Amino acid sequence: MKREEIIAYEIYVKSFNDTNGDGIGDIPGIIEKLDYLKELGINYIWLTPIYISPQKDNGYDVEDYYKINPDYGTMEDFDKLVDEAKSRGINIMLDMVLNHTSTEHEWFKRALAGEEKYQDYYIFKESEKEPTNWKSKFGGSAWEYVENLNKWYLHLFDVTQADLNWENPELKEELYKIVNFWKEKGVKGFRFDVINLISKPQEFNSNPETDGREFYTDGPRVHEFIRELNLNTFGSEEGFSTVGEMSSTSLDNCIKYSNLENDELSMTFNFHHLKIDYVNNQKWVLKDPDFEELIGLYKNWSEGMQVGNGWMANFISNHDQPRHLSRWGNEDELRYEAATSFATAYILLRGTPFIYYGEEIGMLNAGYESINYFVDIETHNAYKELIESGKTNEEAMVIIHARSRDNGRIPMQWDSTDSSGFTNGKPWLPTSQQYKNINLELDRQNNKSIFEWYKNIISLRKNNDAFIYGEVKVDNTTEGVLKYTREYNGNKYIVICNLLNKEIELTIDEYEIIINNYDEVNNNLLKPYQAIVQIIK
Ligand code: TEU
Ligand code: CA
Repeated sequence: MKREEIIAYEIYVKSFNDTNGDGIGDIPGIIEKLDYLKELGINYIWLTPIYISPQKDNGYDVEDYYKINPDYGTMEDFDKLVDEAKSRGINIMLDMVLNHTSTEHEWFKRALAGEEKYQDYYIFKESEKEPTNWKSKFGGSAWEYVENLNKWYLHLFDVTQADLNWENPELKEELYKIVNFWKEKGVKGFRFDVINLISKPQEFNSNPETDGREFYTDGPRVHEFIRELNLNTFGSEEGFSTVGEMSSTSLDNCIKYSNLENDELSMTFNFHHLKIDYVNNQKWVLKDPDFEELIGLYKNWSEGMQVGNGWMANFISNHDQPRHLSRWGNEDELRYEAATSFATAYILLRGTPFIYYGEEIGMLNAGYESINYFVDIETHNAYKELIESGKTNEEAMVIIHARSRDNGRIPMQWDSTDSSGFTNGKPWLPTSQQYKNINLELDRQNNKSIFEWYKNIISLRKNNDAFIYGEVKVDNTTEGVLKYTREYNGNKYIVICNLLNKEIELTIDEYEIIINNYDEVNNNLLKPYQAIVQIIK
């Protein structure tokens, strides 16, 4: 399958479906739901990391890349998943975390035990104080001192996630081996975690004004490293697709990463559109979303990637983000309208859509009562820092409620039975009370079904080359409205999505309307969150 044809679905494995009552989602649970996913119409599943891990960061801290975390099942279960998915026209994409390993990984343990070979797999520095002033993305310093070695090691994420040294050729060979092992298992894609952070500069400098990200983001040798990875692993595979997670990146770099002529990746995730409600890049400071900025970003990135023959991976929610309906949309009477408008907006754009489990039934943020319900390590670090900075518990919790990653990780809401039909046991992360009103079973009975809308929009995309290959042109001239055309071989569509909870004046041309999330259309007024698609014949 070509990257243009992919419609992907991200499963946060831990939270999707538990079959043995231990409260943890598992691989047999995914197999059980393959018919559901086929009905939805997706053709790729991205699984969050399934490897052995101490789970400090829910699997993004890998201890053994070659083994399945027993909580998730066995290698036989995994093989079966690949086969069963394949028989339904669905491919599996695995998450590859190659910027860092868990400090429980054998390499790191041997490094700590004094083996220099393995110390050079990581970034250890001798220094009287922290080698630079870089901050960890999860709070605090990015350096940790190891007393018996009298050295510091770099961790851009948690202290238990040590950054790997991609300057070391032997390490790179080890990483290729891992990727090839899974490729040979029959997976058809990889999602590479924070892959644009793998190349660190050879001189380690500080900038007192920043957290240091400019030194290692899209770093000096990153394109070379990714190209080598491609050529040594998946590059020659037919029908294989890769997506790189690009933290704080640029359009130019994303074009390079995803222009197929460069033999790097098939497509890129970027996060600029998810910072329209941040203040100066700061996640833990609240601000209302700036939708003008959002629509402008859609224009610049969609058209910019097109000009450079790059390819976007489009998404609004993922496992690191709050639920977009709670964040930017509507949780109450207009939940259906908001859910369908945002879905239409991003799924029909130029690029590969990535749907995040639960958004197809309009799931919302967790809304837990206290910090004790949250599990995420980043959330707890942030809470501590907010309290230390003088905020009261109430003030801190307003921010945590809006921004915690656990919002996007609550158990899938299948039905109204205990624990939302996710488990017979006690879920690893509590269910949210919303499931009594919001779940797949109820959604299917509703004549305004969000799930039905996702099915229709996916099918529209799959069956029209204009949405698969077509040229995109974004008109950002009406405040609050994302309007664009897609055109291929003379077939042309207009997509108009009101992203705001208010009526907006706009002249709708007289073309045939094929999709509408309201019963009617007024020729010069869009209803709140109204989304329509027209065909120009
Ligand atoms: O995320 C990288 C990343 O940049 C985000 O984690 C972001 O910094 C964070 O959410 C702060 O708001 C990837 C994974 O998607 C994430 O789950 C992992 O925790 C992280 O890498 C480390 O592997
Ligand atoms: Ca389980």
